[in-house]
Amino acid sequence: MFIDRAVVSFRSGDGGDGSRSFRRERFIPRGGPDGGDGGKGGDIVLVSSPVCQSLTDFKFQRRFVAGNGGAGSGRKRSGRNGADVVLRVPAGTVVKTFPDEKLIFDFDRLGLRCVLARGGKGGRGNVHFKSSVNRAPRRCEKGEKGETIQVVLELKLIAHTGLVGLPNAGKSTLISRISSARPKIAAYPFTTLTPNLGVVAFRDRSMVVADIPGILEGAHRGEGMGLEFLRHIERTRILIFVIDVSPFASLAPMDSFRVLENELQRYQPQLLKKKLMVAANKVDLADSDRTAIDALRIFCRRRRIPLVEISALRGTNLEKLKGILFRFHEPE
Ligand SMILES: Nc1nc2c(ncn2[C@@H]2O[C@H](COP(=O)(O)OP(=O)(O)OP(=O)(O)O)[C@@H](O)[C@H]2O)c(=O)[nH]1
Ligand SMILES: [Mg+2]
Repeated sequence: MFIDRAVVSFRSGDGGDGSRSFRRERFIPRGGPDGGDGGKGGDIVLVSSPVCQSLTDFKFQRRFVAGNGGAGSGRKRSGRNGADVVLRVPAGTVVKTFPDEKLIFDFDRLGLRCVLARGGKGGRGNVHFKSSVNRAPRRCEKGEKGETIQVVLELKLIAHTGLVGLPNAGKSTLISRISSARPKIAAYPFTTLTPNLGVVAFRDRSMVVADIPGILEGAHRGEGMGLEFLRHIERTRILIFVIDVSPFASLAPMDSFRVLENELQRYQPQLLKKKLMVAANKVDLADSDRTAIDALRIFCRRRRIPLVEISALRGTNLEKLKGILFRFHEPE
C-alpha cells in the first residue's frame, strides 16, 4: 500500500552564539579579544533517492529537528556546526506549504536536493569587532535562530508505463521483479483484480509501472474483468504487451498480440498510438520449436516494435528490457 500524503514539521538548528573572551596569558597584559564564532545550525535537507519508494517513513515520525550550532569560545575557537538532517523521499514527491498548500519543491526525478529549512548562522565572536578605536570590544553576536516549517509531502504516482497482457501472462511476476511492488501472483487467471503500481529504477532514473488485470478476447463486451481498468493506463506513455510465448500458453503468441491490440482498439484507439514494446515471457519453458515466437518476432520487426525475450520468473533479460524501456521514456 502506498502512503501518498504526510504532514511533517521540520526545525533547522539554531546558530551557536559568538563568544566574548579576552586573551589571558602571563606577561601579556591586555591580550585583546579572542572570542570565537558560534557554529552554524544544521539544515533540513530532502533528497530524492531510489532507495526510498514511499512516504511510509513519515508516517511514523512526523517531526524532525536538526542540531544546534555550538557556542564559540576563547582562543578564537569556533563552535561546532549542528548536524544536518538529510531525509530521503521518492521521486514524484511534491512538497507544499501547510496548510495553504503552495508548491515549495517538486522532486520530479531522482537525485534532486532541496534545503527546506536552513540552519541559523553562528554569531561572530568579539575577535571580529576589534578596531583601532576599540581594542577591547565587548561586543559579540547571538546565533541566528533556526526555522520551523510545516509542510505537506505528497507522492504523485503517475504511471509512465502500463503492462498489458492476457490473464496469467506473467505481468505481476514481471512488476515484482523490476520494482519493489509485491502483488499477488498465482497460476490462475485474474489473480490481479486492481492495478498495482511499482517504481522501477534504472541507473539514476526511475519510472512508475502499472500492472493491471488481464485482458481476454471479448473483454470489450464485459468478458472477464472487462476493460474498465484500462483507464489506469490511459495516461501512460508506454505500453508493454506481456505475452506468454511458452507452449503452455492459452493462445499462440501472434494471437495473443492480436487479441490485445483488438481489445485496446475497441476501448480507445488512442491507446495504440502509445509507444509499444513486447515482452515475450516464459522463455524458460520454451521448447526447441521456435516457429511461433519467430512469427511474432518478424511481425514486430516489421512494425518496429522492440521485442525482448524474457523470463520474468527467472529474471532473464530484465536489464535489457529496462534498457529499452528507459530509452523509450527519456531518449538519451
Ligand atoms: N515458467 C515461468 N512461469 C512464469 C513466468 N512468469 C510468470 N510465470 C508464472 O505464471 C503464472 C501467472 O503469473 P502472474 O504474474 O500472476 O500473471 P498475471 O499476468 O499477473 O496474471 P493475471 O493477474 O491473472 O492477469 C504464475 O504461476 C507465475 O509463476 C516465467 O517467466 N516463467
Ligand atoms: Mg497479475
